Amino acid sequence: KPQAIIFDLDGVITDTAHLHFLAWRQVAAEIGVAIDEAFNDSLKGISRSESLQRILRHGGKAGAFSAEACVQLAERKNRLYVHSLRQLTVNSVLPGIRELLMTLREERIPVGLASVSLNAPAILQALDLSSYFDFCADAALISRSKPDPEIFLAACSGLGVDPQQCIGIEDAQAGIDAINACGMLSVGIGTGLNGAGLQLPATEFLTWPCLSAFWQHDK
Ligand code: B16
Ligand code: MG
Repeated sequence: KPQAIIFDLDGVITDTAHLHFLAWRQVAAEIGVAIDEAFNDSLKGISRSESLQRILRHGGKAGAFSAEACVQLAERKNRLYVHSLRQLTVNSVLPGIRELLMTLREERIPVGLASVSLNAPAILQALDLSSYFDFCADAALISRSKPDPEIFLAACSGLGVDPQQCIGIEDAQAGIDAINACGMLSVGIGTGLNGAGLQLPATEFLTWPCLSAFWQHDK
């Protein structure tokens, strides 16, 4: 058995990417930058401040705003995003995830969260999933976004497990790269991901028998 399973949040547990997109699109439009969903894909797993820098670069406005103005833009995006999180309910959990978390509890496999979102604890609470997580890495203590492995290493260290004996689950390329960089086995959800040890088209295929077979085959 793996020593632990570490989950990404956005895109694996619930689909908050669209809410991040709507909030960023509004803030970007206010400063004359247009972004679309395809560009939004490149922001998955990227911290709030780094996301803003990418948006400014995308709009040809790198360096156009002072550090103070950037902080205010990021805060404005977060207020819009946090407001939109009110629409999350227990029904916003992606298919199969609650069942998998219940099975991992029964199997006594420790579960961790590796999200760079400062809003992650509030989101787990809104989804009524907090009790299934043994440890959530604190995004406030992380200095580098995915694809740096820092957040996954923090989750393993909080659980007291060896990354090489764990499975990480991600829907973004930056996240798969982060998992692989710390020697964990990686599971990718969705299409177009490179380097995932196991690739599944959607969360409904993510079951304990499937993860267990992957572990036994690759370890
Ligand atoms: P916040 P993950 C990431 O979550 C999101 O994918 C990314 O789009 C977002 O900018 C980042 O969290 C920070 O979120 O502004 O709420 O602190 O994929 O690591 O679960
Ligand atoms: Mg994600």
